[in-house]
Amino acid sequence: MASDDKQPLITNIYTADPSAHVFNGKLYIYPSHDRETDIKFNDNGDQYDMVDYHVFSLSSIDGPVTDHGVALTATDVPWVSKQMWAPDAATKNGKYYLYFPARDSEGVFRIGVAVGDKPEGPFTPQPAPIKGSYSIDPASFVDDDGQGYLYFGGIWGGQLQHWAEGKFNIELHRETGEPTEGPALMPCVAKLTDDMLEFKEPVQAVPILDENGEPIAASDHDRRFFEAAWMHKYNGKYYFSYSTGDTHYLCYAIGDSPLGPFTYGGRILEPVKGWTTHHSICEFQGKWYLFHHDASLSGGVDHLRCVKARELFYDSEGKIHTTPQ
Ligand code: FUB
Repeated sequence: MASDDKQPLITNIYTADPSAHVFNGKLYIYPSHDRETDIKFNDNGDQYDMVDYHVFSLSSIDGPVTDHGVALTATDVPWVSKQMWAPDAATKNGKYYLYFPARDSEGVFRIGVAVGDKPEGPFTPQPAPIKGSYSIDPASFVDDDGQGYLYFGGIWGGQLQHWAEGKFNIELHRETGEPTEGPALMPCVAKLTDDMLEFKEPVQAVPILDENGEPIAASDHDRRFFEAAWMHKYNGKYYFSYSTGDTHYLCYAIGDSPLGPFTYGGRILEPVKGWTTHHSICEFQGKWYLFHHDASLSGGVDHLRCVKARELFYDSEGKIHTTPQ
């Protein structure tokens, strides 16, 4: 397991939450675009006050990195009031889809989708958020059979703890930000419609189980889901990975179906400089990479982050390592 000893991949602007995909043989990175603000730091994450997205591409992992400029901006999206947080992208039917969370006019996080003809955009947003969507950190996954999935959720500032049976209730876990006993809150997943624009079925919880087949406990802050959902497939298995938030680990769990259940598999990354940790995992030119961020470029300012990459390795049991096996 490694921490933050690599150089930033992107240095021309502050970036975070990198979602990496290979489209047409090139590596595309869809990060958050961090910016300086006067907003006071709090546990709600108000200081993460982003207003647009840039898309980056690389023909080789060693660069150079091309910044394709602004692909979507908050003022283009009628329902967004503020905080364009961690995005992701997918392709299907010759189109490209940018999924993004933001607060609506009531201050509630929702997930939107914007459509483009090229991986780098520009993207045209749908006029309303995806019906039935909530919370943050959408991660899209298109399985080999063409079915699209959207994973999402984040506790504390990500508001997942305020949702029950499809309804937002600010009083739910208001004091603690999450349950303090029993099973942890699980991330969410929904199958996408064929046009990738809506949920095809009701949102489901993504079960993350411990070695005894029990849901990870709410008190197990080293292993419970906090935010930063990601899905990748390796050797026929489905890997759900995520951040543990206040304990600052990137972890993963393995399952036989995109809907889970997933059994906890271990840590991918130790805490990095800065409070948040968020990532994606992607195969590019025959090697597997972890894309993640830390706050090293700003000297440790939590909300001014930079994207990094490092190679990942699997052992014979399918466990993930940051050193060759
Ligand atoms: O970038 C804003 C938020 O910080 C993301 O949505 C979280 O995953 C955390 O990285």
